Amino acid sequence: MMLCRFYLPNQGARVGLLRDGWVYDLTASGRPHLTTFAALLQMSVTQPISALIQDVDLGCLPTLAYRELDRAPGAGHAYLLPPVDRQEVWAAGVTYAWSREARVREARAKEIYVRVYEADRPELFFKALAEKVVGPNDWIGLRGDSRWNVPEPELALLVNPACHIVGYTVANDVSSRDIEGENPLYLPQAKIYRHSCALGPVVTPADEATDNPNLGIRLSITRAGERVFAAETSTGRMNRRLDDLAAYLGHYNDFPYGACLLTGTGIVPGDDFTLQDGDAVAIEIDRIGVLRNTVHQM
Ligand code: DO4
Ligand code: MG
Repeated sequence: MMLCRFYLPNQGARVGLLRDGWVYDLTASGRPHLTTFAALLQMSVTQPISALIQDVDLGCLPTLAYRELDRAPGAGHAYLLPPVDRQEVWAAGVTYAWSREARVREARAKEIYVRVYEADRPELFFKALAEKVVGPNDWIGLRGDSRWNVPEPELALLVNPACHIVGYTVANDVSSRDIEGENPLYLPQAKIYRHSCALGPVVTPADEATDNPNLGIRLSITRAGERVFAAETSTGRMNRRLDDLAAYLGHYNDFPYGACLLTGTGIVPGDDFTLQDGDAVAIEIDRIGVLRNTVHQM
């Protein structure tokens, strides 16, 4: 079972359950905790998500074929929304050796990346408000004042208000490497701008029994029909525990509607690579799915 959010013309945002290629409209069940992800995450403090859904009679709910939702946003048709509604999106950084090495090469202040990789306290930064996140098949942006831009394929955690991990999704932490490398104080400008955070397509509820599910992550970038970059890694290579990252997020902070936490990139294209207008970026994570977006030069 997977969860998603989708848009229906004249009805707006809905919560869906994906099973066997079909999306069941949970919002139509009329249960208040199944109308938004915020309500679902709040309820998941006391009961696992699967328990919150299991007594819904799916046979009574309207359904749509998943392939009909898997298309670019447009007011006149149904499409997938990003899997956040009121959750702040935060991100961890320098959680894989590949990311640490790339930052050391690009940055003037190199030693901070080596230090944070080894420190107990992880790097956590604010990435986006829910309403600024883009979903699958939407465009991702390149800043006009940057000449070196990359996708960052990351496992994202959905956490409830207790900062317990209740689900996983796919994230693209689109970033400007030249702005980041010039001065660490420019990090918010390197990370937070129009269409710089993509999430989706669906949420896989967390298996309570496993902390690090050891998932394969694959990034592929296609330009004019030709693959110009492809690489893969696994969350098993991460230098942090997922539940530690989630717990750090909750230290002295409150997330009444839950939050989404990106866990850092384990793949960075070579230093001579930058995204270009029209590139197609696909990020696949085992057991979740493929997040596809097209690059737009702003
Ligand atoms: O410190 C810079 C950002 C690192 C990051 O976003 C990552 O490692 O994924
Ligand atoms: Mg990142």
